[in-house]
Amino acid sequence: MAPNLKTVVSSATRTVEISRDGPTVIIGERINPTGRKVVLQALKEGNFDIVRKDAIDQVAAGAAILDVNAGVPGADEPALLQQVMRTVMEVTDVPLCIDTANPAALEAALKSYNGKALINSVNGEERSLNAVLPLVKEYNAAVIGLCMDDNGIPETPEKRLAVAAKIIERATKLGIDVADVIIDPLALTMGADSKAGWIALQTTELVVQEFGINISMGASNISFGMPDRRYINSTFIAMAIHAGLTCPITNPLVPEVAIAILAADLCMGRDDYGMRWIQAYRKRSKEAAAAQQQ
Ligand code: THG
Repeated sequence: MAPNLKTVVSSATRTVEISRDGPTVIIGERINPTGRKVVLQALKEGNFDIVRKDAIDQVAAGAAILDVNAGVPGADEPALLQQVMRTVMEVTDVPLCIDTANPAALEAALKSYNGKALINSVNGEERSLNAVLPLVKEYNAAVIGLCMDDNGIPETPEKRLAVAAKIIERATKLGIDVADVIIDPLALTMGADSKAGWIALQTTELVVQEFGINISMGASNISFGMPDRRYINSTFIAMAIHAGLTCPITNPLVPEVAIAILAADLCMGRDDYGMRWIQAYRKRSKEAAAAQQQ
């Protein structure tokens, strides 16, 4: 069995530890115009109100890290990403996960970030490895590595493991601590391939067994195109936590998902005396009582 490695990321004032010994770390997904049309429209108009609200709401709902993506077609991504990050940092102090495929935007973001950032992402393509890994090293960041390469997304868990191994090898060659590499097995939609969930779960197990490192996933992709997505997402996320997922990129405002994560942590023995479970229950009860009074 590989050791159980710990990733530490931080903002100017907060530190977050990601490991299989501690609670699941939710990376809030919502500040993303690629996945969400309302955010796209707002950013196009230069309106950052929704960014502020999504930041505050996700942290209140349990996000320990916020993913920030400013991929607006035609926009000046380096400038826009910095502006979105500034906006988020004005209203919360959680560490950020910088979500961009644009190396210039990534570098601008890292320059203006105070703390140890999480970079989302690198992948096994030569172009990506060469552009992103030196920045991970230079800015002493952590990085999410996607299990895809120049040949696309492998269809078997073993081949995805091989891509993970390549990313880890290239990172460690540059002097990046293996604990600062988080692998994303890629949760594709089961609407297109009913094996997609199983492949992501199996890849998670293989990567954890081999390297003992942390695992992230865009865990709500899995149900895209399916009805009643929250039930699929909450079930999948609990199964993935058992397999080794430690820092899902997901939406904590979906109660089923937030509750499933707490229950999974309790079942994994990561919630001493069930304190976090009970606290969350009390918070829900209070909110339900307050809602009834209105
Ligand atoms: N892995 C990594 N990073 C990622 C992903 C991943 N970043 C982006 C994405 N995938 C995860 N983030 C989001 C953000 C928002 C939404 C989904 C995933 C979202 N989608 C709405 C939906 O699914 O219904 C879209 C609806 C709309 O258009 O508003 O909100 O896999 N490392």
